Amino acid sequence: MREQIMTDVKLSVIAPCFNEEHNVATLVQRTLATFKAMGIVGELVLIDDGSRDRTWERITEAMQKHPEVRGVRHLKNRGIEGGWLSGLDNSSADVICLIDSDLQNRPEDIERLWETYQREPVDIVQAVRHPQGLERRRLVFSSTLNAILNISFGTHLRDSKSGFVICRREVFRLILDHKFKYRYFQSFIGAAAGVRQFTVAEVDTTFEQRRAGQSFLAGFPVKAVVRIVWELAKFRVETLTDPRHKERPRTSRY
Ligand SMILES: Nc1nc2c(ncn2[C@@H]2O[C@H](COP(=O)(O)OP(=O)(O)O)[C@@H](O)[C@H]2O)c(=O)[nH]1
Ligand SMILES: [Mg+2]
Repeated sequence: MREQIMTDVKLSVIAPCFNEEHNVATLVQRTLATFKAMGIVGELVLIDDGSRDRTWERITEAMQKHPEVRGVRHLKNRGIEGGWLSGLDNSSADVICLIDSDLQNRPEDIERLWETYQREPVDIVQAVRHPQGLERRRLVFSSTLNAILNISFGTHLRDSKSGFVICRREVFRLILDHKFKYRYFQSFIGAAAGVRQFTVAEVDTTFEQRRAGQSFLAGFPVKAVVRIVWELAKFRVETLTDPRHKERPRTSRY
């Protein structure tokens, strides 16, 4: 059954999970229902990134019930980017979708991103998140960082670091191709796309409040914020000096 599905998968949805035991089952159910509504064969790749709760048990249960679900387990935490890389290595469609596993992105919105991707001749479709009831200092930090990213990398994105995206897998591989090490590279995918002159269409989406689990920025840790700002400077230096950031896929989409 799994082999049959793998042959004509149109979309691989990649969701990194860190301590998301209470969100996995709903994410699976809503994503598979969305594939059905879209009328496509899709797969959902869940990456357990060294969770300390029962996330892996929940993923195993989902794999047993649904051939469309694939699970990958990291015994040690590798961060969101490490999760995305494992997702790329363990998925099969030419087109991929990244989504958070905590249900802040609505799985039903995959369909809206997909429709835009079918309609618009762009490299990437990216969700613009409209947060519901987010802490004020998180909002200020997020919009300030967005403005700094736009100024530093010459982009005009409304939500540069939204992790809810559809593009071809080879486009995303290039976005993740960097020289230095980063702990929070997820903040730079819009910037990395802009530097390589990938075209982006933006889709407005609701960013819901977390119902279970905790954000990695909960409590607004100053250390993480300082680190993100430092990594931004580092990424600007490498994009100015390393020729890989000029590369684009050999075949364009249109
Ligand atoms: N693979 C991996 N995923 C993570 C890690 N930290 C968070 N995530 C996932 O990335 C998504 C966004 O993380 P979250 O902490 O909610 O960030 P926020 O939405 O920006 O507050 C969620 O689906 C998390 O499960 C991590 O260390 N590794
Ligand atoms: Mg979240």
